[in-house]
Amino acid sequence: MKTSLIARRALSGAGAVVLFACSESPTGPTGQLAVEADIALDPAPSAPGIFLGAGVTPAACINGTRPDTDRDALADGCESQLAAAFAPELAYAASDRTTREPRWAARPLSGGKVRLAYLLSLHFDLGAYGCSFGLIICGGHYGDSETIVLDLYYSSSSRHWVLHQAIYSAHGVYNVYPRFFTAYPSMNFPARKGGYPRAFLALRKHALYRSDTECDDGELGLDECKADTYQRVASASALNLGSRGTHAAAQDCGRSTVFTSSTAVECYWTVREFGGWQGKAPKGGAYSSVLSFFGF
Ligand SMILES: [Ca+2]
Ligand SMILES: [Ca+2]
Repeated sequence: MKTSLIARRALSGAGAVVLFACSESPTGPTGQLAVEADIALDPAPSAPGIFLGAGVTPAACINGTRPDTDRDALADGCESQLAAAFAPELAYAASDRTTREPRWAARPLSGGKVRLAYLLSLHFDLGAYGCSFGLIICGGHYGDSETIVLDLYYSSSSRHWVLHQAIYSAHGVYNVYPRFFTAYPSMNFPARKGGYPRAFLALRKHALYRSDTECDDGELGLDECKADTYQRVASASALNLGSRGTHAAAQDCGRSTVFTSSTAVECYWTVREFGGWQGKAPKGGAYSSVLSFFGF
């Protein structure tokens, strides 16, 4: 949905901010062996969060000597490993139109934290479903720039990366789920507490919530979630957008790999409204503005 600057407060334990608005595994025998060795060395298997080994720590990842293609001070390998480990799981209805071509970005935060942004890049928004006055009056649009932002911190005692804060886009604003005085925010975690969270997509409109109940209460009760399908957001290294200052042309604008006959181009760093490669208007909010809002 679109980019505006109207804030709202919502829900206990959840603030909301401003703005408008969208898995893979290691390959090769070397990667497999490394992962197995690291798991064996996990110093705190029952602690919250995810252990990624001695090669993925703030000291090893941030302002070090390892390759950093997008020059944001976070090493390439750490960007990829953290994005894959924390790729959120989407929960939605199989009957909904949720096809998408996601991208992601990663950058360091102060204090050894890392921010991950998953840009869902949904092809369709069906928010005007049932409204017969046309897409503009009904508030619908082509392309849905829903976004999930995850901030991670590193626990030096457990040597785990742990979810510090989750931010889910919802109708042009953001539901913010901080952790306050607990080890991790109150989320739905499909695997490990403090690991990658689940996000419930509202039927047709695709606003994101941390639970089915919160979704059904969302947008003054007009939102509804009927999840029967669960799928993690794609997080292959090739989907990394780089940084605003350093990226290849293909990391900014490009054509769809799904609608191969469409000549429509969508952009992530150039400010352009996102239309889901439909080549039609009205479109959803520009991803460049979303990235900028979150400091990318
Ligand atoms: Ca980097
Ligand atoms: Ca980066």
